[in-house]
Amino acid sequence: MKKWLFIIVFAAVLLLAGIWIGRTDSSYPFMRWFSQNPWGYRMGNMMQGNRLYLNDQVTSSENIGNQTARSLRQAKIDRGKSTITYSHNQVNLIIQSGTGKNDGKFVIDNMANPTIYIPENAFVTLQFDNQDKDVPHGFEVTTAVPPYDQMAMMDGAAVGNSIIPPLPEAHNQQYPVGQTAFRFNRPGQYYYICQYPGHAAKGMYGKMIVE
Ligand SMILES: [Cu+2]
Repeated sequence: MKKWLFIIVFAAVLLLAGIWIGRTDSSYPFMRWFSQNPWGYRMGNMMQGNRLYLNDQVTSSENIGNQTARSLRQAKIDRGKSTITYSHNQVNLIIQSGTGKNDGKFVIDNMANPTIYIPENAFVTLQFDNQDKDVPHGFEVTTAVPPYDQMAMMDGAAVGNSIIPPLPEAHNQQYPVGQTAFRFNRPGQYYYICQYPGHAAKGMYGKMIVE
């Protein structure tokens, strides 16, 4: 009897420790699995008090590369048309702010502002990383269509929970990370934009098609 109690308490402590560590390290394998399935995401969200962005969370280009490769294994890519098509009902998007020739754009695996196809009713988990050393960047999916004005976040309606508030600039090749998850209520054409003032107006947006 006592032995069982000990095992249960021990398991609970391990689980809580895993969640706690995972809060600040998205490369921690348990947390990665945990945050990438709907049940785990909701649990994590509940325990973290619904914080969309963890101030102290950063990642490396190696992590981003691995996560992007894993994500794109589930997608069909057409580089000529710059489209990424997902067909599973669980979609894990890994998106960065661009640098160099892709400065002021969103980037997935060197594609600038790709058009992303997502199945209707898919549960979308999203990780956005700011690789830009000079400017904050954010992310949201909106019903507003381009061209955008300075305050693009005031146009149209954001898809619930798709918003990642602007993340601070990158330092020492450590990239701030924002994570969230959402579902589309209805099929249609959406846009993902950077809501930092002026960025969407200058072309930091891409199309998201839900069908
Ligand atoms: Cu931006």
